[in-house]
Amino acid sequence: MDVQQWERLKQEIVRFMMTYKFAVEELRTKIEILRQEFHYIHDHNPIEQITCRVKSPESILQKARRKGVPLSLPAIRENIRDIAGVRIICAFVSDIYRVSEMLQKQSDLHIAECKDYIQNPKPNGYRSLHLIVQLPVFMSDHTEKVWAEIQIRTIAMDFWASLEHKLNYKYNYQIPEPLLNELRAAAESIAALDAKMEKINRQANHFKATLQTDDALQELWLNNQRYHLPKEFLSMLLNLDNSRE
Ligand code: 0O2
Repeated sequence: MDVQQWERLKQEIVRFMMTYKFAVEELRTKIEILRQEFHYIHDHNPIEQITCRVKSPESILQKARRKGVPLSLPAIRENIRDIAGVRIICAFVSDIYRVSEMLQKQSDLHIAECKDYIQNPKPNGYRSLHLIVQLPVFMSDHTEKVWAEIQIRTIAMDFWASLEHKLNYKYNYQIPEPLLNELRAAAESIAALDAKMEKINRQANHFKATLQTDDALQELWLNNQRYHLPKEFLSMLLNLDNSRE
């Protein structure tokens, strides 16, 4: 290969990696907008944290070899779909599905696949929701359709996945059987904890809604003394209030 060919190849690789960098930046902005809008309008923030990464060239090559993908840029571009990765951390499992729905409604995001490892955890206990998406990245002379992976998980699921990832690194993907069993058991405890936290949050929201209704009724009562609202109307509200849980 002569110097000019080397230069061309180098430029191609730089452009290749840059499209993924732009894709994660676009995704981060999209998700940040969702987060802020949701916070202002609904007084609740379903997104605790957003992290982004572009896979390193070494890691791309390793994955290509592992999956038998030919070592050419077009083959890697089409078959390795998590070079651009965004991770969204939520407090509650219901928030994961809420965020996923919001993303699926975005017209410029093509959702090719939704891997639900929460409903169907991996045999090792791994839980997360993965969206495989394609988004347009606008370059100076053309538009590139770029694949990316969005992982959505709870804080507890993330805690488990990062420990498991570290252990895999430490044991070169040969974690000893007793540790694997411990990890599976820990994943079950984490799922139970997530379910418990979800229940507490639901009860807290219900309690808050009840308090707000009580305030509203008290205000209505005061208004009635002033405006003399029809009795039927007041008793209907009172019945509604008695029938709540
Ligand atoms: P890294 O270093 O995090 O980037 P598939 O062909 O679809 O079965 P693929 O492409 O690996 O296989 O998809 P999958 O299973 O959805 O996994 C994609 C990414 O999810 C992984 O990327 C991890 O980030 C994460 N993940 C999947 N399974 C596990 C798991 O058991 N434990 C942990 N800690 N993370 C997991 P990479 O490239 O494997 O790794």
